[in-house]
Amino acid sequence: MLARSLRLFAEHGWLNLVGGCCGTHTGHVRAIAAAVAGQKPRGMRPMPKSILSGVDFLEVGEDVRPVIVGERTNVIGSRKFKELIVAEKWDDATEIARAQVKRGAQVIDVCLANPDRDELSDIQQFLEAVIKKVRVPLMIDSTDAKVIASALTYCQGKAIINSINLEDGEERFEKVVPLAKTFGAAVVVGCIDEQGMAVTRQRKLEVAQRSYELLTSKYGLKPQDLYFDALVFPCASGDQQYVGSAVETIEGVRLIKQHFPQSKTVLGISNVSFGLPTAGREVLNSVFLYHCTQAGLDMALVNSEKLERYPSLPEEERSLSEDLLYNRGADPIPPFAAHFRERKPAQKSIVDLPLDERLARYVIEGTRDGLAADLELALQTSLPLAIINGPLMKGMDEVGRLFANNELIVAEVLQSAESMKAAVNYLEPRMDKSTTATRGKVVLATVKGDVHDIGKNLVEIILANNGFEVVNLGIKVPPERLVEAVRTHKPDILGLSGLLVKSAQQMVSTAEDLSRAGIDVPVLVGGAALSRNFVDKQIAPAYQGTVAYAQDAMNGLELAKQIVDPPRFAQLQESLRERRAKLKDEARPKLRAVPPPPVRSSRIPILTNIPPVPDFERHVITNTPLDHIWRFVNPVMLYGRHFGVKGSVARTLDGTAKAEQAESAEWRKGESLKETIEELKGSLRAGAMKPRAVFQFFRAGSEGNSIFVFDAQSRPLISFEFPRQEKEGGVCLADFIAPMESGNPRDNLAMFVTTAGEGIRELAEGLKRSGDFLKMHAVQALALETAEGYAELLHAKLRSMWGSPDRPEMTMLERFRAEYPGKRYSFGYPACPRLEDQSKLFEVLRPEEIAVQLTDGCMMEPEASVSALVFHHPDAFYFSVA
Ligand code: B1M
Repeated sequence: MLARSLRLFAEHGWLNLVGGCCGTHTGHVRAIAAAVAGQKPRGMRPMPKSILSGVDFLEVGEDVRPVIVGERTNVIGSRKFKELIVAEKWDDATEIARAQVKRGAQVIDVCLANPDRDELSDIQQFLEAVIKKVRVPLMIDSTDAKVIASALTYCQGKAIINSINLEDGEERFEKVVPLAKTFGAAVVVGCIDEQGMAVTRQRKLEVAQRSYELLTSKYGLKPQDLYFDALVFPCASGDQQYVGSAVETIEGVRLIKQHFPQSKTVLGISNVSFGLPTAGREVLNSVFLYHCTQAGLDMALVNSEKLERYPSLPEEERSLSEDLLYNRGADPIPPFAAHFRERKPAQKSIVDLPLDERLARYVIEGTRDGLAADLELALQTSLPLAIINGPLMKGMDEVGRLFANNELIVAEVLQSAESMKAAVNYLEPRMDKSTTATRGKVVLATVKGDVHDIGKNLVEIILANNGFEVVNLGIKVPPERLVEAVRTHKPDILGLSGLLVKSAQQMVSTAEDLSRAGIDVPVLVGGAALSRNFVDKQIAPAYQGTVAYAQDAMNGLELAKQIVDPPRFAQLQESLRERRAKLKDEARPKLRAVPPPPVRSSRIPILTNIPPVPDFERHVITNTPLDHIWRFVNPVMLYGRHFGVKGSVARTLDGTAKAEQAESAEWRKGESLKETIEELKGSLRAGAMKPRAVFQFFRAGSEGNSIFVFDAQSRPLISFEFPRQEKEGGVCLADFIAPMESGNPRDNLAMFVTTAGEGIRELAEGLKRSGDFLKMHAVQALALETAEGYAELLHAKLRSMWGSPDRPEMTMLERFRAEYPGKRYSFGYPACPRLEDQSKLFEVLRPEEIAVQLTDGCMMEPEASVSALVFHHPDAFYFSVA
């Protein structure tokens, strides 16, 4: 198998050296040598890449142009940043860096050159704080070599020095280039020489040529580490020498890229619009950036929080801007200024808002930068409870509205909840104990036999940070404990959650038990396998009180708000009554179809050549590196299903696909979420997540709808009875196994259980307690998808053991679409809906050894676990029997 796989790699020209390591012996090496004999070695590598890194790695390549450099952590460019540094509020100052990254910055420019202060000590203190907050590469922006030298010692990876030039001849080169070489940093090279700043495209090229020759041949810097700054001048400040300078810069970039294809170009964009009306500046900056990027620009210093997206700019504003940039028409400045003088700048930045609106905005934007100070301000005029029920709750209501309009995704709702929690935590000590802030009390639980936590916890966070007091009873809560909890806590609402259909049925019997106990508190139910129909037809009739179905957490919140508001509750009860009465009228007795005869479907050929398997041993795996598993995680499930990121963006977040909508708001949300997830992965790699798996091949044979499973010596172990599709030629899982021959199995199948391991719930609980709701949800979501990713990885391994390894160039997308021979089926899914069959799998596989238990509801604990039956039959496909 090893030799076979390596031969495939050699055939694709991927190998220069092959061999064996621990676990192989001469036999392996001989087989490998034979397998790769005559194959050509791997050829030469393409153009050297321009790389930068913080904790995260960044390749400044064609497909990420323009790389956005956040320009706001600069005391010369940002009054707000300067004031925070002067006040030595280092933590608040780092929030500006975090906000830039959150809005799309891939590098952060750091400049502490304030003549009234000690730049060296300021940059040391600021860098000490900011490297804990952002993972992106840093651009060290200083004219002082001592400051640069010290700053580079704080950079975790390959930084970039901004900047050097020939203004005083080679003096700056001599002072700074040795630092770049010592620390392996890249450099920004300004097109300035002894004659001054180069304004025309020709001069820019000349200065760049001279700098390039000196830096590469005399100073030994690599071409790919040179970032030429063609300089940007204000094109509409009335300064005649710079009229038309914008097009010179655009063409300067084009010339430099043509002459030095291995080097990069960078520009400080905002300078082009200096002196123009605020509302117009962001538009002109965006149009200028667009044309520079078309000309080949690789990197741009901008205010990533305010950068307008070129595609979304109105045509009229684009052409007004292009007239200015290309100096078209008699005088393009007045029409531009007039157009924007009237237009109010887009959304007021938070600082310009009145206090109450500011407090609501912190919640809406999920930020805490400045929150404490504004809460202090509010406390001078209002009581803590009034602030909570006033502007803060108004903020959360707006979050609910924006979510309902798909203008916010789950990840952002969680960040809003974090700000709300931080505000309430800040105010609580000032509230006198008698006053409570609750809209109502909710007892929340996952029903008996079900270990499902992630959905319920999301509901808890949303309710708790919208004024409800939540008592979370946890998982696997039997009806009798629910009865007791209702009697103890006297809640306004009982919330029940469950993942599987079995739990939906458990909710019916729970509703009956609650009624029998004389309880009629309004009940909210939710969960992946639950449907509105099932609630209306099965659960509601079983309960004497009101039952309402919540399709997601925000819908749960909306319903909870209605229930605690009597007039709205009456309306809700009325609408439920009407809909259910209508359902009853429409109900038609379901004709129980006669199950089809258990006859093999002719659509599935009986295989003559059964692929052999390496062994029928039970294999327990506990050492698969997490990073290997995470390559098999479906980003659409992780980022899309669990956080609401649009599929087209989510698909790109595992780096395997190009982002069409780069720089879009949706893309920025995805990138920022990816950062949170990558951050979490750090601690999980260190041992907090313990993925394990157990798998085994079994001899097998089918008969009708049954599959009989045997051990290596063909001794019978277990058997499964699977349903068959109720149509002509209907298929059944048994059809994918060759029929028994005179009582003997001649086929085989595999079974496995994968898990992300125990301890995830406790980790999430800890994050919940510390108010890190996004990370709480992220660690649970990542664990769930790790279990599924591990199943994808293990299945690929089994295919290889069956002698049909995946093609080396197979993409993950093809794997997620199951475009390979053979399929895996998980009990409970449509082709094998009987969850109880899990117990048979557990009987032979004994996943207890990898710390996976089966509950009385046939669910696996830990929650992030997956089991599967795996078939090699090339014609196997996914189908439903319902
Ligand atoms: Co699987 N799974 N899964 N699964 N899984 C389902 C549920 C299933 C419907 C898929 C299918 O058949 N197409 C099927 C159940 C069918 C059945 O019951 N027979 C199924 C199965 C069978 C299984 C396994 C048994 C398969 C196996 O291994 N044999 C297995 C069980 C695991 C175990 O025992 N521990 C399993 C495993 C998994 C993963 C771990 C890989 C993963 C995560 C599961 C999880 O969420 N804990 C997973 C996933 C992702 C799914 C699907 C695709 C999505 C579930 C989801 O969105 N979870 C699901 C198919 C589907 O729905 N399309 C499926 C995210 C979670 C945040 O959402 O739980 O819905 P959810 O909670 C939501 C809302 O429901 C609502 O708000 C929450 C947040 O918005 N809500 C409430 C929930 N509770 C509420 C309470 C309220 C209010 C609102 O009260 C106030």
